[in-house]
Amino acid sequence: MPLTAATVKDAARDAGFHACGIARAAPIDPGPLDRVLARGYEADMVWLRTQRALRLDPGLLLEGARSVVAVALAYHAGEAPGAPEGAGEIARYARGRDYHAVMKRRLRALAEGIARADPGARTLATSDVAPVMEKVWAERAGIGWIGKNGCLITPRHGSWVVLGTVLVDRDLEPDAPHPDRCGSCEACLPACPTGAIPEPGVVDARRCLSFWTIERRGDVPADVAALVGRRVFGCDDCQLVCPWNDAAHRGSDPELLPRPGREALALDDLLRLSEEEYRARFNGTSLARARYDGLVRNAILVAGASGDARWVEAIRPHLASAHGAIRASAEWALAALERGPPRG
Ligand code: B12
Ligand code: SF4
Ligand code: SF4
Repeated sequence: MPLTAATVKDAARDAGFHACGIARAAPIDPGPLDRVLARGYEADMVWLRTQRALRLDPGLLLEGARSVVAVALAYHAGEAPGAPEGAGEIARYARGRDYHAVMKRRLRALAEGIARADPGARTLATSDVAPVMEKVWAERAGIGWIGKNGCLITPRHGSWVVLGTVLVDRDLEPDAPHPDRCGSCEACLPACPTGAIPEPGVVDARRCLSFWTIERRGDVPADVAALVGRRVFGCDDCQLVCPWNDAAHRGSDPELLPRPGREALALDDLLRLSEEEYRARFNGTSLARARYDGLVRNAILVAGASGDARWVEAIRPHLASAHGAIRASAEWALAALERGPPRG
């Protein structure tokens, strides 16, 4: 019996996914990606440019790809109290187990479900790291729409979902693309602390604090550092104001729920962290993406942005760090603390 959409969706549910939809694996309109690249909004994520062709055509990733199965896992646990005094904030997606590992296991289960139903079917299952435009496929496959904040929003779990795809070399009944549900709302646009959303749905990574605190290898320019606030890893501001996220936290993945002590990280600890301690504490978590020098750099920036002179002693030794990004952030933070608390 040929593989059916219903069989695939049952396998996705059994694998623990909160949403699953199917799209035809037709190439993606290059216009939106090309406009982003033409304006340089990809910052130094050069792979968005070098892998352009692969991003736009799933047939280049899996020969004979006919369908894209898009899946989502919900991760939010409801609003926790804000980070306590002296601590930095962690983006909500990174508070539980590393979603890459959880996704990988659940995607494998889905691919095995497909293989059981159709042993000849070829699949390619990925999340985040492969050159697949996951939000575009999720929208096409009907599991949500790309909101004005640039995030994929599902009707049930809001944007507090992470995404994955399985390419399949079989024709499956596609779902209708999800219609836009932002309507006249524009709450996320002014909510961005750095003005990183120049037009609805388009994020300029050169301004985005998520880029600077997670992806950026190297130093952070002074104008961005001054806006980092308390964010030591990622940024959720453009999602926090979204009305679709108000009541969105029902039945999230238990493994992605916040682990004790992971809603915020004490700056004291981060400023004294050795590379060895870093490996023991953060390897295998989503926070490892920032690497040791990125996480310590971010903690120094947050301490510097706080205007609180008590951090000076903990920052000073970092002037001699072996990592250029850490040294540069320490110079910026000490100068900022010397200038005194921000006025306003
Ligand atoms: C690069 C990247 C980033 C960059 C760039 C952000 C961005 N908006 O793309 C940075 C580092 C800034 C980033 C930040 C974040 N990211 Co990120 N990121 C990615 C990654 C690896 C690639 C995305 C990409 O191709 N961007 C390039 C631009 C050009 O594409 P784009 O944003 O999709 O925007 C274009 C399209 O949407 C297009 N478009 C809109 N509608 C349509 C319809 C059609 C048919 C077509 C053709 C095109 C189109 O127009 C837009 C531009 O004009 C994906 C994983 C993946 N493989 O997809 C995760 C991913 C998008 N990130 C994710 C997350 C969780 C985040 C953060 C929330 C993390 C945080 N809390 O700090 C923030 C959110 C910032 C924001 N407001 O978008 C999740 C998104 C989950 C969700 N619900 O949307 C993903 C899918 C990872 C995952 N596997 O779950 N991210
Ligand atoms: S993640 Fe933060 S900095 Fe980036 S677009 Fe959203 S609100 Fe702006
Ligand atoms: S805040 Fe409003 S405009 Fe922005 S993504 Fe949510 S619904 Fe859309």
